[in-house]
Amino acid sequence: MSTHQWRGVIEEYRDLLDIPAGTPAITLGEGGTPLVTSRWLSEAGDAEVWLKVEGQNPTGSFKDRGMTAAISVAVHEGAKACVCASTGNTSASMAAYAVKAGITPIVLVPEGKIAAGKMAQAVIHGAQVIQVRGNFDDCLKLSRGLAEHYPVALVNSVNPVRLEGQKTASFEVVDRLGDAPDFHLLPVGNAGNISAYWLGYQQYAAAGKATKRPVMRAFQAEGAAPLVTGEVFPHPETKATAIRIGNPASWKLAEAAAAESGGRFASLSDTQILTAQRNLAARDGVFVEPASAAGVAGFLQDLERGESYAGKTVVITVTGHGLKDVATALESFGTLEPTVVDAEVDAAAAAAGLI
Ligand code: AN7
Repeated sequence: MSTHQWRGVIEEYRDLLDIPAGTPAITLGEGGTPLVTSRWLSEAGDAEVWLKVEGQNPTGSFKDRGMTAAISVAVHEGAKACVCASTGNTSASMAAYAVKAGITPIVLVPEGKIAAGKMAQAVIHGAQVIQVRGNFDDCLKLSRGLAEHYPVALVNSVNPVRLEGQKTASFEVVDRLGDAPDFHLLPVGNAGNISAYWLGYQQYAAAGKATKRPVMRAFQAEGAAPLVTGEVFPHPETKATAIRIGNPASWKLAEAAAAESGGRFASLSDTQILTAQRNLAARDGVFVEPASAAGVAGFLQDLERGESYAGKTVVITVTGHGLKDVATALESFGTLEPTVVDAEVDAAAAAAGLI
């Protein structure tokens, strides 16, 4: 039996990451997340469908992979404070890793558009949380401006070290499956993650650790779909607040990933995304936040449109945990009528439909 204890993505993959030699790892044990088979999706597509469950990271999203790298390098280079713009998950992650490192986290978020769980994370970790009258894209401009004019390290994914950490997710997929999948599907917002996955898959193929590279297919909400239309969305809108982004920073890298892999972008309605979220929870036991279900919704939309995944291996990244945004998850159920009984077995049995 293996006694190997996961050490976090920097120590597990240090030789493969472009970070300064000898950078001490600031880690919360991120990465090593489960790859879970999905029976209903496999049956729907006559394919082998796997979910990469990134909500299992320490702060509940894939952002921890990039954040361990960005914060470790920033601290190694002498940073005393760090800043990010965020739709919620980056700020939750940055706050945790910053305090772990003993530096000050400064968070810029769009006013009123952050899921409560993510806001709670940033606050409880002690971040300086600043709400901005504007959207994520405005916040990113401020974040760049603060880093340019003040002594704070910018840890948004425009910082290339973030992608170095995030690419470890593709290493894990290949290490687990023995080769790259045929297709990789995922949600896209600011477009760092698709860019990082593609970096990782290319690197593993070049090193002979995979015989192929997957086709990358990425999905946006139709109210915030600049990579689909080719136009900036000045007023992005979607219930999947994590991907409510109109002008992705890694636009060019994401387009290259799609083009070089033979992939593409497509958009989905909020209803498609929320339905996929509910089905993932009800059928696979995997509770993700709305944005995280976009890859699954995209897979189902592809099938509806006559696309074939038959006989193929498909990995779908589900990017963040459902507990981050309980309000949106429950909204679609309408008013929940509680079932209340006296403390008697027969009453509970009747209420449960057993008699
Ligand atoms: C759950 O936290 O941009 O395309 O500021 O939280 O790499 O941006 C979050 C993005 C998908 C999109 N799923 O990833 C932020 C932020 C979840 C997310 C994305 C995000 P990218």
